[in-house]
Amino acid sequence: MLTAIPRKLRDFLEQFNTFYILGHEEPDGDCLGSQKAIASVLNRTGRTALLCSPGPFFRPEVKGIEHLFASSFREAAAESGMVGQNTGSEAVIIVDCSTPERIGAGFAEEIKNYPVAVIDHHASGEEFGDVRFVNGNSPSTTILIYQLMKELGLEPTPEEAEDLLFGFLTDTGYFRHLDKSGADSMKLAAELVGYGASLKDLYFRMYGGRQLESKILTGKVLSRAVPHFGGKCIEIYETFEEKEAFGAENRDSDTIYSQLLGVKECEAVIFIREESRDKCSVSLRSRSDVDVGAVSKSFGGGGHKRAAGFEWTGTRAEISAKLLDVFSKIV
Ligand SMILES: [Mn+2]
Repeated sequence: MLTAIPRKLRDFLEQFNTFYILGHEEPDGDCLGSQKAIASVLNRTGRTALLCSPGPFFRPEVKGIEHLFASSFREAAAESGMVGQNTGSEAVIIVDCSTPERIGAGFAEEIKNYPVAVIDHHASGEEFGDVRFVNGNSPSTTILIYQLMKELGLEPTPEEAEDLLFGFLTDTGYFRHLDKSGADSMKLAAELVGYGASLKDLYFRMYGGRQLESKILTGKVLSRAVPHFGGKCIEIYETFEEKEAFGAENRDSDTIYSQLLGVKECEAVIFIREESRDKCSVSLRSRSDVDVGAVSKSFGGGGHKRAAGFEWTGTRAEISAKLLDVFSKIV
């Protein structure tokens, strides 16, 4: 899994004075941890790095750092006292993002004026950017950033170590999704603990600090679980009324998936959420060889083999029937 750092990326980092650091929509710990860490490294090596994000910051574990991120290059430049003109020594670094759509429409327009480097760990997606450092076998983007730092001869500060380990923990479900291929990255994670990252603090940041409402909503959703095909596929849903009453910030999807994937026969989970009267978001999870990424793709979505999702225009009953038809053939 250990990765050679492309010469082109090192050149790119040396070539410019100012970097806009960008990630994907609905950012998670890996995206924001990667952004913060690479920005910190650039800042302490004499460059200016400006943090930007399309948001929204729904996830409770990242809410507290929303104020660090600007919602456009213009805003980021204004906040830093720059005039917001492209001086020719400005560039963009996009992290943890497999397709350009995921940076949001506003940023997709803004990046057109700049050279772009991409640092990412998604196995599939669209090749974009002028310089690419992508390793689909890395469990998180932060692990790639850490390897880049080592290559540059830099030791992480305690805050950088914490941001880097936070991304690793987020994307591995606090180590749970790692198999034996994770040995190299576990060694790197242990080094980050040595540089001052606290597993205890990061556990609380990921799983603590929730509202009681999120536990009640989790209970409601779980109580309606319906097994299909001898229990190999479990279907759950959240109504529009629940979204209105509890708020998207009280969704605790990871807990729900891990509970259901822990059921003996269960190979896959279908989670349908009514986002509005005629729109649903669908999330699919798999514990086995069932490729939910392929299912999601057939409905116009994306994702990985074991975690994928898509948007559906229509009712919950309609998409449920269509999905059960597909799953009846693959589980
Ligand atoms: Mn990631």
